[in-house]
Amino acid sequence: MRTCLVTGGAGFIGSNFVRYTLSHYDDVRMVNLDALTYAANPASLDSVRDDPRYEFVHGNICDRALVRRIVDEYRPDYVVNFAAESHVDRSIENPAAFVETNVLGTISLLDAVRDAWASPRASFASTHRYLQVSTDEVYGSLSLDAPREKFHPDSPLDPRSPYSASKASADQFVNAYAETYGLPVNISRCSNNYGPYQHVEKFIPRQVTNLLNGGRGKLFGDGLNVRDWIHVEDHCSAIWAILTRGAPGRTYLVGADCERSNREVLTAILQAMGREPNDFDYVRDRPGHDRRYALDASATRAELGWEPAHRDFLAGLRETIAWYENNSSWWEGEKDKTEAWYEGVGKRGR
Ligand code: NAD
Ligand code: TDX
Repeated sequence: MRTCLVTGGAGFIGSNFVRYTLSHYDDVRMVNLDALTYAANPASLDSVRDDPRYEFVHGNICDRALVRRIVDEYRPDYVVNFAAESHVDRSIENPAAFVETNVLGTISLLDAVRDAWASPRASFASTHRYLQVSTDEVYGSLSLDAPREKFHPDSPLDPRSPYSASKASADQFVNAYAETYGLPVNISRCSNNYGPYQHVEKFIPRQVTNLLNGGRGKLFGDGLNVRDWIHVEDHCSAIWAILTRGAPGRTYLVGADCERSNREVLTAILQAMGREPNDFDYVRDRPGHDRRYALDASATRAELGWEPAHRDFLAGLRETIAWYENNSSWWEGEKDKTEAWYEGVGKRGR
């Protein structure tokens, strides 16, 4: 039995990863450490709660004593750090919270595994792996005028929001621990995820739930910003491939070659939901709004033999819409709070 400690496993990608791993691999125990912030939803883990291979620990990755205790008690083979403040708009309101969890929380985890995994000779077992779940946003923004340009693993880091600055900083610490202490690490940098269990503050769930509630879509700025979409299950299978087959120390890009402007995505959602094409409002733009993300994951595919399974974006979008339609109890509790928060941001002028 291998033990995998995931942090942030009650959030969007983490909960998908816990379910994905337990349903695909019999010999894995999942321990989930999550602080249950506003972004978490314990109901995302209802289907695994009674699985004897699943354990939940309520706690903060910044609590260094707790993290050490958990690592000492469960002796994980793998640690996958999903825990983060993840919303760019919230990072513009309160950058310090992002430094706290995304940077200091990562260091707390790195220190604990470094000390627990080092043998008396300070070498690490080949089975141990720390995986930092990062983002393509650390590379900054591409231009709409150079459509063939993409991010590569060694593109220069150029974070432009407090969120991406905190993620890039955490990544630098992960690499520093690999160099300095020989810690067996990987970094995965993935593009925009979509699928079930994503918080209603994020683009696709916000549009879908606005429309389900009889409201309208909301496009920031001119709606021409481009994101590179991947189904969350494909991100999960890539993480597993990196954990189990990746070379220690390497950074892997994860993406599915699916660039769409926000306007195109919203148009597809409106059509799939039987609404008029103009059932949306252009709203105030996000300050410093990155124009375009696109990444080249060919090295990850070639090296790990990983391939995304969800290749039809419109089909995945329709399934995601159906999931929100059929699971309104999962998101209703957060919807009004989230829209009130967006309204407050607008009033504060940020
Ligand atoms: P999310 O906001 O849905 O979930 C974050 C989870 O982390 C929540 O369950 C929350 O309770 C937990 N958490 C927050 N602070 C914590 C703390 N201090 N201690 C313990 N738990 C804490 O985020 P997500 O969209 O699932 O993203 C997961 C990871 O993937 C993040 O690191 C994010 O940067 C990265 N990522 C996300 C995307 C995307 O499109 N969503 C793309 C690339 C990378
Ligand atoms: O109502 C909206 N209208 C709108 O036009 C919202 C919420 C967003 N947008 C735009 C902003 C972005 O161009 O849609 C795009 C996607 O927005 P988000 O869902 O907030 O994602 P993004 O800012 O691209 O960041 C996401 O992908 C990378 C995740 O939130 C990050 O955690 C991840 O690292």
